[in-house]
Amino acid sequence: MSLTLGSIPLLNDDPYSDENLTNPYPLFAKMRAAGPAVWLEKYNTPAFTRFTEVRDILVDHQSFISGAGVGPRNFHHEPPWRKPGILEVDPPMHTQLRAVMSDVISPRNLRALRAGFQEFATSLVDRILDEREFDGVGDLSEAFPIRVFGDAVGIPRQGRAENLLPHGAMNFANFGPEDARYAQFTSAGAHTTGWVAENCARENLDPNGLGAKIWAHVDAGFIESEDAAILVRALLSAGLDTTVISIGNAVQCLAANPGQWDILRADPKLIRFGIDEALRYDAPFQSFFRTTSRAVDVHGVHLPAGSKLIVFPGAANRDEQRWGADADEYRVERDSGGHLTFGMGIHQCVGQPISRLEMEVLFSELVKRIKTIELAGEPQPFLHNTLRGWSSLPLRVVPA
Ligand code: OVM
Repeated sequence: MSLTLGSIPLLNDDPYSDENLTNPYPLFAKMRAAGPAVWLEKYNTPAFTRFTEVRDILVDHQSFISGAGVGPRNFHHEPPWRKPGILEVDPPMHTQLRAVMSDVISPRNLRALRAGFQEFATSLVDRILDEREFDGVGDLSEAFPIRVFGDAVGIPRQGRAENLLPHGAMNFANFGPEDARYAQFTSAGAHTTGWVAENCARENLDPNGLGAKIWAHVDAGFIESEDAAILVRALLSAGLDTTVISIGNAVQCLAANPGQWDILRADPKLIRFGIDEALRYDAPFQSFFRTTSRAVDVHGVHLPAGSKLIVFPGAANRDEQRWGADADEYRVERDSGGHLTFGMGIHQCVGQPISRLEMEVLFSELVKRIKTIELAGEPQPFLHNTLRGWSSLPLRVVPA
């Protein structure tokens, strides 16, 4: 018999240790098997890893609120670490901010971005094919969004890489425990706050970019200036690192599974599904918190009002009960629709069409022009409490 707290099995494993961040999936399997929730002793917090439970929590935004923060810090009792943005508010405020973002990230505005994305993808693949051996992170997964997403938002080219990457890593560290790793990303990102804030200001944004389109809603009387700056900040802090990591993860999946690359080459219509499957297989954003607004029962787990809980979409995405016995395999032909990488419910990633467009354009160009892509060395994991990706991916390609 294992120890239980009420109905919740106690676990002394640490999902945020170096070892478990390097390969979280064995621990995730243990957590899913232990019950609908486990109590993480080290963090004194319940954690949810099964697909059904994670999805049910995310869609019930009234019981599981975001307004007390989506990290361990409870904004109802402790000061928020920044002025709360769209991620950290509940309806009705959330509804209004969300409407602005949905309007800005419209199909029409996205269509206008495709040509620029394609032009840079072509030149990047030219460069890769010249070099034949390169770093899939620095030369590809970082280079592409830094250029095309930065241009889409309308911020200056100068300073992007040095500021936006450490800024995102600092931001996402706040959605996990406040440990030594958190402190490291917080201090490594401290210098970026001024640059980011400056480039959220209306006068510094390209008038044709998505940032300026957010600001246009102030003129319409829909939001305050303060809100506009915070929404541009959300684009810059949530939209870059996540896509950078997603591209790296997808490249790693394909380089490690040459048969899957061949399937995409034979049938490029599957590229969108191969991307979605990579998003399921290794979620770039693995875990975050919610807070109960009332006493609530989740599949027999009783949580009092005001409880923090951790959800692990990265574990739900590997749940065999949902994905079948081959959940730990990367298969481009799988129907991976419904994975929880972008969340679910009212907070589901509003920027995902931008990220998907970036990836579709880039991977279409890669698949068209590259016959084989393989690992030319040992990939180095990027260890971060909530983000899962690679810090280096030595690759070798052969042109088609
Ligand atoms: C932020 C933010 C906003 C939306 C999503 C997100 C997925 C972060 O403002 O930091 O992470």
